[in-house]
Amino acid sequence: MRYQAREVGVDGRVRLVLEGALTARDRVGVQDFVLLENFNSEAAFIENLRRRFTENLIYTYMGSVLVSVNPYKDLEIYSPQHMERYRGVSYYEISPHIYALSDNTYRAMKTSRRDQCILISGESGAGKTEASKKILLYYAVSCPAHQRMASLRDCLLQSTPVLEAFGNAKTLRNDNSSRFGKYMDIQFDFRGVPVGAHILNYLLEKSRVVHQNHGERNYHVFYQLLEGGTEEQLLHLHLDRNPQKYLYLVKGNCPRVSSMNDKNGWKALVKALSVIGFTEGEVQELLDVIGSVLHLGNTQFGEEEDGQTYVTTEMELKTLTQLLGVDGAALTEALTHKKLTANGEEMISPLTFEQAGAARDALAQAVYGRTFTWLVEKINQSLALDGSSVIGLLDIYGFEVFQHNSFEQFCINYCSEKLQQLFIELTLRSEQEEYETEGVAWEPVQYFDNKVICDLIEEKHKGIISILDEECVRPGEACDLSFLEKLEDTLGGHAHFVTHKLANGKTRRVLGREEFRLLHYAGEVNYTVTGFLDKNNDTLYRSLKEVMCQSTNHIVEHCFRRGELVDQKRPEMAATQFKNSLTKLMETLMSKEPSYVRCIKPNDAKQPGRFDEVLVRHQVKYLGLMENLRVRRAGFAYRRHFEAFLQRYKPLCPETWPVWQGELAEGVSTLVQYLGYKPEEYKMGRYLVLSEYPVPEEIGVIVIQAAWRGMKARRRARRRRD
Ligand code: AOV
Ligand code: MG
Repeated sequence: MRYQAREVGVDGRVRLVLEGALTARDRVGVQDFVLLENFNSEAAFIENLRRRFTENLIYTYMGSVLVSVNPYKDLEIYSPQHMERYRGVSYYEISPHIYALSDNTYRAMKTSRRDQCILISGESGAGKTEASKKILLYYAVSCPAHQRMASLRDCLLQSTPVLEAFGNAKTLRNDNSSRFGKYMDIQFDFRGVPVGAHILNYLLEKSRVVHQNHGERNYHVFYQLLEGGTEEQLLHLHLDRNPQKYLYLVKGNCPRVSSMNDKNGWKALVKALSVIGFTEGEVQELLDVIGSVLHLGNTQFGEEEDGQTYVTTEMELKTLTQLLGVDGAALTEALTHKKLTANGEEMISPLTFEQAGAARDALAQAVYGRTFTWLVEKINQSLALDGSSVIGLLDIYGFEVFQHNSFEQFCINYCSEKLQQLFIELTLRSEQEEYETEGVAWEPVQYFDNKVICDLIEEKHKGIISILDEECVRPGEACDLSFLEKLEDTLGGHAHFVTHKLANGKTRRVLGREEFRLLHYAGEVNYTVTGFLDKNNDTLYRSLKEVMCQSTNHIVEHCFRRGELVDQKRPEMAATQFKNSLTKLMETLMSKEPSYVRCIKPNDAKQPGRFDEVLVRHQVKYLGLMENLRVRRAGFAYRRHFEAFLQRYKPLCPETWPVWQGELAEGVSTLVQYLGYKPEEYKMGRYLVLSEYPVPEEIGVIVIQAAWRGMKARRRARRRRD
């Protein structure tokens, strides 16, 4: 029998642990914060994290939440042998691991038949994407599979290098930063075999295609192609190997990243595309699109004396039109003129030098952004098959602060607020409310509820997004600064919103005149309003769309549909679209049983072995980990309705088996007492039984099997007698 040893915490609370399964090294500190002697002390909490981190024990539990600290080095803990070790094993038996969480979630899905989701959160560079890859790997490798499912498994795993090449980039916070949000549903059939998957992508940071801050890069794929593409490919695309020759790649002055191997990245991408089922033709067209974005970046304009704008880089334009398969004259015209319709009449007006540059950049962003969505669609086609239950995996961009923060950071940090809100909702709030409804004696735990910040951003009519939308449709004089003014008028005085204007008419020096500051749950961020309106509007001149619609490149043609040209309705603006997609995402997640991975970044230098206490303390604080621990510690992690509990475990006790005739609550009491629960280990609520740990399923199953066997044997004996 497995659960022979019980670990008694300093407070006398009991946990089940398999004797001898944990080595002395695994036991550095406590492997579950719930066992922490001084659970109110933040210092003790951080010391526990630090001690374990120093021993390369990057995972620690907090009840069913997994806390992970980024080691910034490869640890030998993800091998197939490790996977094997964690399969089917209960949480407390061996040292904490992302595989244990994956396996537990999988088993919960199988036994309860309820959809699950795994929410991974933490700031930029904390290790979310790495964690999500480990989870995906675990399911792909260790779940039962059929021969014909082998291709699904490969597609599942190969979707990562494709989306990372196109959707990740080096930022100052993370060399492989996700610049899009990703939610993946993994579908399982009734036997627990993975049969399909579906990816939803969220707002890609398109502006990176045309501009990067100092020390940052454009999307990996550009550098990978230049470094790893064959001579023929580059010749066909008219590309030079030197990234510094492309204006879209030089802004950050950072062509190489020491931690990245672009050549290998390219090889992995090409392989992945072929595994997923992209035809040679499709790959070629995809390369043409990537190349055309670079040539678009090098397309320059000049100004005639009369103010006329013209294209100065004829050769670039020629290559561009070849790659995109569009008419050269039409493209030139569309890059330098815009079409207006007034009173049913079409008028053509020339673009200024600046406008032409902006139109070019908007086109590059649209082509790239839409191609990214096309890629996700293609991958989804290769994974499509519905199962009977689902495990959802959320890996989204983490909270980030730079010297200059713009619309993109605003969206990313808003998303981070929403995820924190979900965490609060599902752990701190609902858990405490449940104790209340159950009438369990309870000392409420205070916590910071960031709903106030979510409201500030998303509330109808008076939230920042609403105000931004209003400014975007105000004809005439609306501009980024008038947007800021409107924010000041509406939100001035809000506890989480600050501008340079003080209530007494004086100015606050630390903030510029184009800035506003949000006091996010994770820290203060100053946003520069420049570009907010344009980015929210996200428009592309109609004439450019018309040209793209006629492209002979199938990807481009697919991305620019004719229907878009006739549709009179104005599409939702970028921030509102994002807000709506997040609302939908939150609903999806709420409908599932959640598990959490809380990622912590140990230092800002991306270095192994460095544990910056100040930085860690800040994260522990804003993630609400101490409050979470207090709720956990005071609470009971396991809860089941009387009926369900009795139904499942009644074979374990002769008094409740085969039928319990009396009150449900009484039956449950009889059962737990028979199982040897001490009074402090469980509580009876009004409808629920709460305990510190579940009845070990294995014991349950073994005994149930034994009971069945016994019953069958008795029946057989009876039949024989008759
Ligand atoms: P993020 O996803 O949380 O940031 P990543 O998962 O990309 O962060 O992690 C950043 C880097 O840290 C990785 O590229 C690895 O070098 C290293 N790392 C993280 N986790 C591990 C691990 N378990 N083992 C070894 N190295 C690790 V962002 O996408 O920027 O929000 O937007
Ligand atoms: Mg990431």
